[in-house]
Amino acid sequence: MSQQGRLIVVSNRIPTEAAPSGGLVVALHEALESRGGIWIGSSGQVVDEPGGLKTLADDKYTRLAFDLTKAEHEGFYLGYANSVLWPLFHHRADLIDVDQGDRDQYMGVNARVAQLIAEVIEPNDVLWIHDYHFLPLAAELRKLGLDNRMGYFLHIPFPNPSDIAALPDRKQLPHWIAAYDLIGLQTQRDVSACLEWLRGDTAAEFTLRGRMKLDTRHFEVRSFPIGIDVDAFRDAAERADITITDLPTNQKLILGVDRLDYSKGLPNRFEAFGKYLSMRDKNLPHATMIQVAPPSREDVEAYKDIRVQLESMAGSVNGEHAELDWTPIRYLRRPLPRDVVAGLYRRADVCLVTPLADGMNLVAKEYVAAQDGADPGVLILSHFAGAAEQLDGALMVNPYDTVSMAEAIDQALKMDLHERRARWLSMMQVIRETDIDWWTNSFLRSLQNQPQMRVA
Ligand code: ADQ
Repeated sequence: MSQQGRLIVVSNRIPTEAAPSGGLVVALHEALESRGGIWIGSSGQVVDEPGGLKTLADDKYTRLAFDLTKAEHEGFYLGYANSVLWPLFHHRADLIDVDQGDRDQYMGVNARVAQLIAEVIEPNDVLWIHDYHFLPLAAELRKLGLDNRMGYFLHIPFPNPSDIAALPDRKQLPHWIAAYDLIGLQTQRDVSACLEWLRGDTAAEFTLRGRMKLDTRHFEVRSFPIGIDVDAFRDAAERADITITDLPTNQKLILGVDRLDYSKGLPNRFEAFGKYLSMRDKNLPHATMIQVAPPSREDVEAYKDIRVQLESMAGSVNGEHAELDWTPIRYLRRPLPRDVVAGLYRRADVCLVTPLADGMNLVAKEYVAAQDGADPGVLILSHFAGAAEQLDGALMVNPYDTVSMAEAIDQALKMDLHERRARWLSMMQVIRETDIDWWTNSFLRSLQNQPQMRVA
């Protein structure tokens, strides 16, 4: 065992491929390869009886997976995580579906995963736990007497105090948080929301150097905006060189790439594009919008409506504006391979990233990385994406105001090369400075520097 201790990463899903793809997964994979350690997560398999940890791979580091039972999958994953925490943390208390049985499964899975971790952890190991599926995990581990350093990164927005008021676990939440040594959030806005709530609605107190204290525990809340592997994305985009045979090169392409999720603001985006089509200068070449949005979490009730709603909106915009040889919205429900997405980004003149709430939104950063610097496209970005705090070269929009979003589309399509380049260069500088390696290293360095508190 090294002096520094091994890294133990816990995330909801664990990659099953030998060489995983996707920015975050690759970054964690690399951090684990260089330090050695363990990655623990669910296998994605649903089984009859809960079992122990299964070794998926054991090379430079070990991947250990647990299966979920059907009741756990429904209560922990579909239920409490995705029907309570996800909507609430995206400011959609109207969509929450609270069920005591689901909550019991959520707590049960966290307690069970804590037991599984306790079987493999060693005294100097450092834990890095990811996302809303595992909010109470450190508290469960502390109950087992573990005093290892534990860091947590929340990939989604931190809720406002009024959202938290609707959370069944609002009384426990401060203690779940205080069980970690370091809480990483995406943005300064999230950190402010978290500190405002801790100060106003809980018994937590500020101590020296911006740290907080609750119960007997000291902890720190800081922002670590997640980044991407800029060069890998740029190279993939250069290589992909997409030609869409029925989209002439003089025709403008507007692109949207999202998981189909109510937080991503897709209906507002379609409405804004429809308004743009009504106001556009008919002498200019057509602009076609490609929206790639494969369904996700289809077993969750709130996700069923959005798919039907979007299909009907695309049909109605197309019905009103299509011509014999031109369909304004192409809506693809199939997921596309990453290199095809990269090529599409590069071909697109405009990318619409217009969520109503989003932790960061990596599509915004990937689009910037994929551009040809000699003739870059324009990013239209919602104020409500975490990425808005960093990417001030984007055209910022309020996704609720579809008229001004339509005007932003028009402005983007008409923007001259000089302005496009200036905006792109400033965004490129930021995404390079805070890329995925910066994110992993700065979080882990900060976690390592937290004083280790011995359990009394
Ligand atoms: P997500 O909500 O999944 O992630 P996002 O960051 O936009 O959102 O996307 C993650 C990845 O999925 C990106 O690499 C993107 O290219 C890919 N992707 C999305 N839609 C796709 C599509 N239609 N086809 C192919 N690939 C697609 C959560 C939070 C975000 C936060 C990330 C990382 O909700 O706010 O940025 O975690 O912390």
